[in-house]
Amino acid sequence: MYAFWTNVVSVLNLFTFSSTSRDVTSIEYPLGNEASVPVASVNAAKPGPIFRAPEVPKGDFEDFKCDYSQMVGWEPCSSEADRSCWLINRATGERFDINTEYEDNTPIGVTRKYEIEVSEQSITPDGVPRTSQVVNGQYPGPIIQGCWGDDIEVTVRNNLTYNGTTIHWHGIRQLNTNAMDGVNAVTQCPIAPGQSFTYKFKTVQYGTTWYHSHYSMQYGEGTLGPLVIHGPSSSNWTEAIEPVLMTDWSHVPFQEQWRKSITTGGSGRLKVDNVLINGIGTWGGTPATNPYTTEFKKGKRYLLRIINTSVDSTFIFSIDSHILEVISADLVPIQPYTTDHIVVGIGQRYHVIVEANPLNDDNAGTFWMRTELAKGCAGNGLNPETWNKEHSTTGIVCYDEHCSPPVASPTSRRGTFDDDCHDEPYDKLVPVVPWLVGAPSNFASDGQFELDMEFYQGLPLYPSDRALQRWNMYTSTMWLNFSNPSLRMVEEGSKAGDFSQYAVVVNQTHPHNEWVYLLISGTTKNLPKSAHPKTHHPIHLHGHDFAILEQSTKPLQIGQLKLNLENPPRRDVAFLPASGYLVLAFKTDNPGVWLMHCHIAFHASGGLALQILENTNEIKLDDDDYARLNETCAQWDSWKNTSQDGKQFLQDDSGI
Ligand SMILES: *[C@@H]1O[C@H](CO)[C@@H](O)[C@H](O)[C@H]1NC(C)=O
Ligand SMILES: *[C@@H]1O[C@H](CO)[C@@H](O)[C@H](O)[C@H]1NC(C)=O
Ligand SMILES: *[C@@H]1O[C@H](CO)[C@@H](O)[C@H](O)[C@H]1NC(C)=O
Ligand SMILES: *[C@@H]1O[C@H](CO)[C@@H](O)[C@H](O)[C@H]1NC(C)=O
Ligand SMILES: *[C@@H]1O[C@H](CO)[C@@H](O)[C@H](O)[C@H]1NC(C)=O
Ligand SMILES: *[C@@H]1O[C@H](CO)[C@@H](O)[C@H](O)[C@H]1NC(C)=O
Ligand SMILES: *[C@@H]1O[C@H](CO)[C@@H](O)[C@H](O)[C@H]1NC(C)=O
Ligand SMILES: *[C@@H]1O[C@H](CO)[C@@H](O)[C@H](O)[C@H]1NC(C)=O
Ligand SMILES: [Cu+2]
Repeated sequence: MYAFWTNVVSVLNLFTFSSTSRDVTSIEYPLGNEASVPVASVNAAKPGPIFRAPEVPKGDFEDFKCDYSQMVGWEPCSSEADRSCWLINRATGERFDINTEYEDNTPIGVTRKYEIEVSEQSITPDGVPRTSQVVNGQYPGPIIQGCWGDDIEVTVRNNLTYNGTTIHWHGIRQLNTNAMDGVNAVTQCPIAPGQSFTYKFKTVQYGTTWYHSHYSMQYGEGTLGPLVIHGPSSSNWTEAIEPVLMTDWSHVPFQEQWRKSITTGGSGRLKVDNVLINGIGTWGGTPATNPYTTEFKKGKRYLLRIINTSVDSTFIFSIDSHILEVISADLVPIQPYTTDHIVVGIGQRYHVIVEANPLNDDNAGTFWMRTELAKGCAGNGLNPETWNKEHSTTGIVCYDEHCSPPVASPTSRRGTFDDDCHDEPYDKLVPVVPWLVGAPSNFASDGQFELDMEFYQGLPLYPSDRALQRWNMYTSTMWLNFSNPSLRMVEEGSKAGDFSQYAVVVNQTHPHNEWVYLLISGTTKNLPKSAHPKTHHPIHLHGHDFAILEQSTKPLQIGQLKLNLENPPRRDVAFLPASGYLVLAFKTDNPGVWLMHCHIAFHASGGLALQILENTNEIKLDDDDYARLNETCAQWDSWKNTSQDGKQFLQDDSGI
């Protein structure tokens, strides 16, 4: 079968943020104390366990409990000595652990409800005030967490004045819940100002990810936060620290920059100014607050969860004199490997264990946590040379008495690794639960599943006669219609051809559980080689983890693919190297309309995206979801029709 590719691509008001206040009356089995439960009490009548989630840092959300009370006879089994185990049924010997095929088997958790509000607010993360679009009055937004197998329900209220919004749950599979993927113009209309939408999904996977707005460049303005699903780990750790969100930051709102760039043309106008860790940065020598600081106790093994929420920048994360043990990439647990630095592309996440055992101890007990910029990865505005020399020391790790404030500036030295732009080494990312990738079902020979890219400047695509950047993926630029989401078109019986300009069809009735290969070439075929934009693209697919069959920094040569089908790296964001190519594969096991896009916000806005219509005849949209889809669109259309204080809604980018 051939692929049928048609043309494609805040404010702070505290709102209630609550996890379900379930009536927790069942017996609790605190973690680490399992041994004290008499074996005799283990029988079929024993209620399922409720226990403190081991990854929750002390102090924060300490009372957050995993609740498996429906799993009669089971016990928790994660301990400092063995984090690979999650739940065990000692009577039957069954386990949910790091080796469980999580795409097929999931424990039975509870439903957790959250409410969030997106609003406009001026914030000063690095001392420079700036209008932002934040979540629950904070940046980054509040943590949303659950335990493996929970159902999560999040009600999102839009309190913005002139923007719609949607929230996407990055990397969450949304198995048979396409309508909850949160992509405006694809799975729903934007939530109109003043309106709400409730997302409901099951956590089939576990690990660390993030939620973010998918409305134009909104996440760059602050509409994002961490999303953590507690579960097992492929190596042992003693204590977890809060998720570390690294991001680039601009003092001029991205949407403003974008608007300017397309109305006045020219290049180099889109830029970032700074880098923040968990919403804190330093500007002009004076930190807004103390740098992000975390306290270590010697000998412990800390679990760090790193999330790159950048708009444009790839980071290299390291801690002076410390070895990092990498144990998961995106939501996929991997065989542990050690390194002294880790390259984190936009949207990518890593679980890393840091052993609090510095290699070089003559630093008075404080060490820099470095967030450097990878040389040669996009980088608008921030010069990696200057940045890495002068500003990359964005956080501090301190020990014992050196942690009492004011914490002294570390004098520690950086390791000797390079700062080139590349993904983590391909061979290192070995998933714990292996996949053997089968033959492709969507092409007959090399090249027939190729999605080339094209890059243009100055084409009249936008509501002006100038376009800073217009990207094509396959044959056209994505330009979505907020009022006409693809999912509704599917429900109304649209045929592949109706999606014309911006949809791509794998097959509306593709056989199930077959492999679909996607070859994406980073060489822009409309330009001479010398004119290729020398930038990599972090490619993200919704609705699936994908296997990376090949990731090459060399230009594509048909007939010379060397595909790795035996347990290749698997994740949800992978680098397409500048002028190289990427071969991805996913299994057709999740009917839906799934977006695939570059996660550099400027490129996504410029159309570097496409939709995959997967077995759309089988999308299970129940009446409630369909009614909600209709209602959200009616609310959006009605808001869009009304001029707001003389301002009229104007779409000025791809929509995502
Ligand atoms: C970690 O847990 C494993 C079980 O998965 C155990 O075999 C191993 O000894 C533990 N390692 C350490 C360093 O404690
Ligand atoms: C969103 O809001 C920003 C800030 O008010 C504004 O500049 C932009 O035009 C709006 N964009 C859309 C697509 O509504
Ligand atoms: C945003 O919240 C404020 C304060 O609650 C309220 O006055 C305003 O009407 C809200 N705006 C929208 C668009 O929901
Ligand atoms: C985030 O990803 C972008 C793009 O891949 C990259 O340029 C940036 O350095 C990354 N940031 C971090 C902190 O890893
Ligand atoms: C967007 O979709 C709506 C609803 O189907 C339709 O009325 C409108 O004409 C479309 N707009 C464009 C620019 O195609
Ligand atoms: C989808 O695949 C099936 C089975 O291979 C084939 O019969 C059908 O024609 C294809 N449909 C489209 C729209 O490509
Ligand atoms: C949604 O709207 C369409 C018309 O656009 C209608 O055919 C359909 O019945 C509606 N579905 C529900 C569940 O309201
Ligand atoms: C919006 O305005 C158009 C005409 O400009 C009209 O056809 C349409 O019915 C209006 N939609 C709503 C929901 O008010
Ligand atoms: Cu890109």
